[in-house]
Amino acid sequence: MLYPSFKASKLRRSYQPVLCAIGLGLLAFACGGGDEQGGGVNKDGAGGSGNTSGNGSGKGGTATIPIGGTNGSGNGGGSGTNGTAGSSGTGTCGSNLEGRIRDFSVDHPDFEYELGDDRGIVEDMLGADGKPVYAHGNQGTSTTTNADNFNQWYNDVEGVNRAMALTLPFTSIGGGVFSYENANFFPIDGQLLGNEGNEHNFHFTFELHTTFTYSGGETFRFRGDDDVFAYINGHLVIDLGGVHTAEDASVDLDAQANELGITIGGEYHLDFFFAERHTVQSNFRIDTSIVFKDCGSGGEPA
Ligand SMILES: [Ca+2]
Ligand SMILES: [Ca+2]
Repeated sequence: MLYPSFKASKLRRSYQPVLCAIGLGLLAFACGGGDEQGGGVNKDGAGGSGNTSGNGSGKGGTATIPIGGTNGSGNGGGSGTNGTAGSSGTGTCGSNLEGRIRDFSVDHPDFEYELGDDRGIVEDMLGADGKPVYAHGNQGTSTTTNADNFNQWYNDVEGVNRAMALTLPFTSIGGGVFSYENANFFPIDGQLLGNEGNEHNFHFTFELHTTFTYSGGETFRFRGDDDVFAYINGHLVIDLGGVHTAEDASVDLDAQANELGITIGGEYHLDFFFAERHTVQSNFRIDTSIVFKDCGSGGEPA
């Protein structure tokens, strides 16, 4: 597994007033902000204790990167008198996961086509290339046209789409769950193919690939529009295919461990695919207690 080098622009955890400190190791970060949880990625660091009163800074935690990193330490944010213990370090990428967004024109046959739920667009197993496999050849489905057009959704195709990296900053919402929520998920307004006369740049796809160690008890939930296909260990676990208003689906890894072929302690891939195919709304929310081991593979299959 390659670890992308850290980019300062990824640090967007503005909810944490005094943010973490840059670790001694170039790759390591330690978050010691009050009782704030550490990030969802590489959450293996030990927390430090706040020791400063008033507005001072507490002593940060120590992060240990599971693979390929070094220990980091620094000054985290304490709060009030005797800041509470810092929590887990956040590893190489904080709580950020990087995927790839592809912009399409409204002219693409699968965008602004038919509306409605459309389950079973893709096969139950991820393709050998790490992409969803269209299950209907040239037949089409109620909201898609054919395999050739679908295969453009999650691949760079000259003259059809334009792509760039997109980082999702997750935040802790308690209970060991990390969340990215955006009820106006329009990350490429005015970019790539542009807004095409709309208020926002609609009509795009997003994919994310990462790995995690299954430790038991994890859940993964998505709520939004339009299509979502999520795979764990290559098995389709969320199918929200179709062009619809915000819908909700979740997976309990323990409940499906047998059929997914996962066992506690094993390392597995999570592959996530989204499509925004119809104007007016773009909702996107992921809640998960999965602790990721990388920064998102740069949007390409791991
Ligand atoms: Ca577009
Ligand atoms: Ca939409």
